[in-house]
Amino acid sequence: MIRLLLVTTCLLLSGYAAAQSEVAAKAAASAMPEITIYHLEGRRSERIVWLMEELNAPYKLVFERGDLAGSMANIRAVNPDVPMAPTVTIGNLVLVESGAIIEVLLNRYAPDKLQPALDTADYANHLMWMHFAEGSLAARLFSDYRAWRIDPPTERSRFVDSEATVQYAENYLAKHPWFGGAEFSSADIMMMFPLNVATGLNIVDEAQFPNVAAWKKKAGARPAYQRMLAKARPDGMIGNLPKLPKHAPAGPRT
Ligand SMILES: N[C@@H](CCC(=O)N[C@@H](CS)C(=O)NCC(=O)O)C(=O)O
Repeated sequence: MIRLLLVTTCLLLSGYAAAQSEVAAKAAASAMPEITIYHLEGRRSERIVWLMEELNAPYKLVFERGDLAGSMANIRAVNPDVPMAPTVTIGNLVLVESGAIIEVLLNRYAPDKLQPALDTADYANHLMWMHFAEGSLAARLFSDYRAWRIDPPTERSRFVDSEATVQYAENYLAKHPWFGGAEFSSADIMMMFPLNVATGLNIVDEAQFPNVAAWKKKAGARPAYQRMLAKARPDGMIGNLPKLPKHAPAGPRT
């Protein structure tokens, strides 16, 4: 009887402790310090603005409207070593790398938002696209773009090139509504910029990627994306890089 009483009390106490630690975790998660986003219009810093709008969380947005050089001077003042957009301050912390900034913000301050739970099937794909956006897609897009501008290719590369990376996204979207899997996630936020670059600079032919085009339309219609555009790109794209005259030749790789 006494043992039963002890076990019951322990269970009650452990249930109480779990509930308390959940309360503590939620309290810690909500204590977001002041966030300042140093921004260049139409560039990768839009990702962080979009994220904050999705979270409905407060932030300060710093840029000089219509003046990329002026916006860059602001960035250089806080981050002289690698003046890049986004540069974000989270309290006293100064961070670059949009993917890392997003992971810090979500994991520390909004752990149950915009990413699938660790034990779900979607989590691994979500994380892969989070990193694929910069690690493979943007990297290949900009290297192909620069190579083309110097010396236009006459045939496709035999390596995984821009077109192959966009095709990979296209194939995934044939089976999943979002890069996060079943739900919209921060992987979708990461993928928008390079997929816009891919077609906007004519590095690949948009007509070949209908799933990507439909996804862009759907993601771009989200209210948080529209609020981001109104605040962070009030005059549309400025200072565009020149488009390629035509995309890389189609056909088999040699
Ligand atoms: N991998 C970084 C790339 C950051 C980056 O290169 N940003 C561009 C703007 S989209 C930039 O700051 N360019 C200026 C420069 O490289 O001098 C990220 O995802 O944050």
